Amino acid sequence: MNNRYELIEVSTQGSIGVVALNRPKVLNAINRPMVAEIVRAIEDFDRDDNVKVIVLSGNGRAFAAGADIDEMSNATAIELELLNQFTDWDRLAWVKKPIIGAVQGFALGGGFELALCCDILFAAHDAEFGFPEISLGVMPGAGGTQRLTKLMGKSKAMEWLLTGERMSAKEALHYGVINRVVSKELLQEETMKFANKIAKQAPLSLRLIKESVLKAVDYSIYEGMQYERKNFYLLFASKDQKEGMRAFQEKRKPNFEGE
Ligand code: DAK
Repeated sequence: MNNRYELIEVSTQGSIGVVALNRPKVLNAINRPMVAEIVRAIEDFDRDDNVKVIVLSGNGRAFAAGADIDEMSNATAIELELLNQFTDWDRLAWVKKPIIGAVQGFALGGGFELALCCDILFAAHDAEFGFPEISLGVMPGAGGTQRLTKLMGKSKAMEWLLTGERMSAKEALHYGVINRVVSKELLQEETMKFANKIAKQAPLSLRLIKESVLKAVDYSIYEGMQYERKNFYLLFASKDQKEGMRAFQEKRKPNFEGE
């Protein structure tokens, strides 16, 4: 366990870097120091050669019940502009390694936005996703209106965002917002199992596939396919491509080194 952090718990389990939000008494409400810690921990894992995949979860009965309302309630527009804290949050979009979210209980507001920064989402049956900002007289500001719309389409996203109602894990699965629903007891175990499965793949392939899939969200099909092709060619410069194909021919398991 790493003790450089006060509001999150950070550890490694084999080649998986694990970040757990840790303010369970306030359902992991995300305050500004917590955003800084989350971004720092995830970026450190992104630079650590021993870590292949990152898992993000929340301790206690929620993933995160949103930004800390006590901290936000008296904020002024100018203070928020000068703080410019969304730029810290935006750095999560540049993380190269796959991030897998494990959501139990509430993932609301900024908590849902944080979940939407993950590449794969596992959720417990009791998970509830939503953007209650509308009932506070504000709106999502850390990507919620954009990421949810890109995932589920304009009409559906509009409905959830305008009502602020909560989406069950089953509904989130139905709309393609999350990947799997599992029992609460097995959430961490199943998430780690999946993380370990993809951690065995060639690290450079993981990296360039993630990058290419994210480009598909923003690029035209033509630009996206050009981007994909360049990454495909690039992998032929890697030792792992030679090793992967040689291992196939020699009928053995490949030994990938990330080079
Ligand atoms: N902030 C502060 N405290 C919170 C909290 C929150 N978001 N959510 C829960 N808590 C606290 C409660 O006040 C309570 O504290 P005590 O009264 O025990 O001291 C404790 O956590 C347990 O909560 P409840 O007693 O309310 O528990 P219940 O099971 O009855 O209800 C609930 C759970 C999740 C339905 C309820 O707590 C709730 O409605 N919470 C607020 C949900 C919400 O509106 N979230 C904020 C949305 S606005 C940013 C990035 C993102 C954002 C902003 C800036 N930057 C990068 C700058 C995003 C904004 C938002 O998220």
